[in-house]
Parts: sequence; C-alpha cells; structure tokens
Amino acid sequence: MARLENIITSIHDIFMEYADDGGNKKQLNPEELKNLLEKEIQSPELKDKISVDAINEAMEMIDKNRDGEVNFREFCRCVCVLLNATTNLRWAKEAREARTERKMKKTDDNGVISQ
Ligand SMILES: [Ca+2]
Ligand SMILES: [Ca+2]
Repeated sequence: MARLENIITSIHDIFMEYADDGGNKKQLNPEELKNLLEKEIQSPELKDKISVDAINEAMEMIDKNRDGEVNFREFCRCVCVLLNATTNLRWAKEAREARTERKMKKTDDNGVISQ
C-alpha cells in the first residue's frame, strides 16, 4: 500500500479501535478519547497541544457539534491540528538550524574560529 493510503487506513483503524469500546461504536466518548490520546500520542510537544489530564478541555476543543462525543469527522480535524502543529515545530527547528549554520559559516569566512 502507498504510504499516504497506509496513514489514512491507520487513522481510521485507530479511531474505530478506541470508539468500539463502549456506547456508540462509531464515536469516542470522553473515556475512549482519553485512552486514545494517552496511548497514541507520546511526544511532549503534541501532549502540550492536547491535554489528556484536562480531558474536558480537550473534549471542548474537539467536540465541535457539542454532543459530548467525538465523531470521525471531529477526530480527523483533531489529527489535522496535530499534523499542523508538528509541521510548524519541524519547520521552526529547521529554520533555527539554518540560521545557526549561516552564522557559523559567516564566522568562518572572517577567519574567526567558531565553536
Ligand atoms: Ca464509543
Ligand atoms: Ca461531537
């Protein structure tokens, strides 16, 4: 399977796996959402974006139609927010590294030994 297809399938499978635990089998209740976020998000940067400790806060952010559960569309929106956050962090890191590299190169051109 192509990489993007693989990711799309994985997103669907993860949602269905956790949504299937209780109540509506195609929606995440707050407990199911908490379990999903705890187990499937490990990096501190992303944990900062969605607080598992304050699950009501996370629920408020994700549950756009205010029915108390997260449907697949709401979950996809949440994944997009996390994808954007990850991409922004990565690009910011690359920009910082490029600036540092340029500074070091400049210093070298002036004949100063850089550290
Ligand atoms: Ca459910
Ligand atoms: Ca909802």
